[in-house]
Amino acid sequence: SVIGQRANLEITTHGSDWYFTVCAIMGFSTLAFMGMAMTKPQGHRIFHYLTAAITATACISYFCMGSNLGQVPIQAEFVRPFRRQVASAGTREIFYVRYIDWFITTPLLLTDLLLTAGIPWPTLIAVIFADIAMIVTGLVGALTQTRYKWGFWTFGMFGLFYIIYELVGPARRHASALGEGPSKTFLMCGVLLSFLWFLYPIAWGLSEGGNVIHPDSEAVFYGILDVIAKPVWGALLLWGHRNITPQQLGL
Ligand code: RET
Repeated sequence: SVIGQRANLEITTHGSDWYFTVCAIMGFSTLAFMGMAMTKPQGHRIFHYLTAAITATACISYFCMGSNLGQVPIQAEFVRPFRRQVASAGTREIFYVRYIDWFITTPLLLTDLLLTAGIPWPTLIAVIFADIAMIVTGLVGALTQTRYKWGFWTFGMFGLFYIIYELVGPARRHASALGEGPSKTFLMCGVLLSFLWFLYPIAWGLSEGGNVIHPDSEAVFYGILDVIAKPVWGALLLWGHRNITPQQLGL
């Protein structure tokens, strides 16, 4: 059944406060990673710089979302799954800036992980291609007003499956050939990444996709994911690198 006009959905001040909180977490993490880089000799800083670039990008993106910028209202259906009701009037605010952030940061995250595994560069390029395709299809799907959006989501899922395939197969084998330091660090960060990245298409399905949860809840869902996937994951990776030398990785 169809119910009447619903208000246009956008974040409240609580959502905005939460976005600024994540912005601050990303900013402090960037300073911490840069500080840690300074304690290392030149030539031993590549993973610190990559990780700091990731949190710096997120800091700006969260500043943007906290300010309610980098978004556009999109005509949406309001789905209430448990009551099987759909109302077709009203808009939902879509934060396209999220995808600009991911376009920059997800290739850097994969570079962080795959350099740790000593993967050959043609494989790195292939994985980054799949990743970029995944993010761009997610963006186009989010901006699409019809059910075609799920077609784009499906293309994105192929990209994600290819990335995970490369991690559990070729990359894992390369890492174990490099010895204990790289293989342990790759395993720890690879498992965490694979688990976390599968939660993003779920968040998308509930937010930009199905419009099931409020934009404030979307802020909490993606925000928690981003804090674990960027600063927490980055700190784990750098911690793992305490007993890996660049020479060991051919860097
Ligand atoms: C989308 C929708 C289309 C299908 C898939 C998606 C996956 C997104 C992922 C994003 C990861 C972001 C990270 C950000 C920063 O830390 C685009 C949501 C598969 C995996 C890790």
